Amino acid sequence: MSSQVASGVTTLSAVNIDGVTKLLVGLDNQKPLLFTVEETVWTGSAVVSLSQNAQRMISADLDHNQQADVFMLQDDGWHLILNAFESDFVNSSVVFPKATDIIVTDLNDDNVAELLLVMPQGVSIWHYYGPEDIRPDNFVIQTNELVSVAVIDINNDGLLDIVTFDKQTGVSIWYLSVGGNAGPEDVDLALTSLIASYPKVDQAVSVTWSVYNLSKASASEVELTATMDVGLSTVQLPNNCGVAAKVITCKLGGIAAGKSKDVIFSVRPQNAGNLSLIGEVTSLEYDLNSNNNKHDASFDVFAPQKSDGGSIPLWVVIALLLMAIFKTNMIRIR
Ligand SMILES: [Ca+2]
Ligand SMILES: [Ca+2]
Ligand SMILES: [Ca+2]
Ligand SMILES: [Ca+2]
Repeated sequence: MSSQVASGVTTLSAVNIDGVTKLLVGLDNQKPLLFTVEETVWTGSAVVSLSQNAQRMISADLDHNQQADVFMLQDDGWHLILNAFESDFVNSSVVFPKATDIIVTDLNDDNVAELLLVMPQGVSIWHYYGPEDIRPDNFVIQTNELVSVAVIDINNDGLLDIVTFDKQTGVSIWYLSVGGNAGPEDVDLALTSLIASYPKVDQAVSVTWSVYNLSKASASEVELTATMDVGLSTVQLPNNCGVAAKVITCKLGGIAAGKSKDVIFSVRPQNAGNLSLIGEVTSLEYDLNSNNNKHDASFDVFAPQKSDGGSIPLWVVIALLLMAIFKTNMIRIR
């Protein structure tokens, strides 16, 4: 490279053009030059699509058309030039904030490129839909003093996750959720219940709910809600539960991966019949399978029996028993 070029260099970056790596050089008061080396001889040519005084340049192929695109840092922020080394280059009018780095990736493998704008206070995520349609995500990673960022699929779910290293708080992992956001890792909670047999009118019925964390990630701020029939009233609630408008809400806190937590409370049927009791469990994290988060614990309550003694004659009982034995034998014969 000639010495007069090397003197005003502001930035260097490697660019892949048609499978050949070339050197893109930013210069003071001059358009950047693109250098190609052939048998130790460097030849440079001005890149017409790029403006003077590039402070930094990053190249990537945002629109997957096999033609390199360039992000260029100027005084007012980052500019994007698509197909920067072709005659039909496109200058986007979008100006990105002054990030220290821009990482181009496809976090969710949907062919829409994501731009991670790395700043000391955090990372903002933008989605590239077209030269004039580049939208910031609602989700922003906040850090105190960000040093470096890596993009890797840590939990092997096919979605890339973001690892940040903060000088003050250390390493954090931001998982990309199937639900669309980045944050804690997705979980799968499941709810079941157990109820005492033969509930009777006006007698407390104990209901045991079990919340299982079936995932490999820990769940936080787990909450169980149970919506009661009008014919049910609460008898006894644990300290972490409350009731309002026939809905019992219990705060279970966190549940570690593969673990479960139980909640036991009693309800009192005020009338006979089928009384509904529907439980549902939620967590702060996105739940990968919502089908097992709801559980129907509705139960039948029998009308109180009149205590007039021998209401069922003995011969009826014997006849029923005989029928039962006969049926059992029938099954055995088959
Ligand atoms: Ca391109
Ligand atoms: Ca994407
Ligand atoms: Ca992942
Ligand atoms: Ca679930």
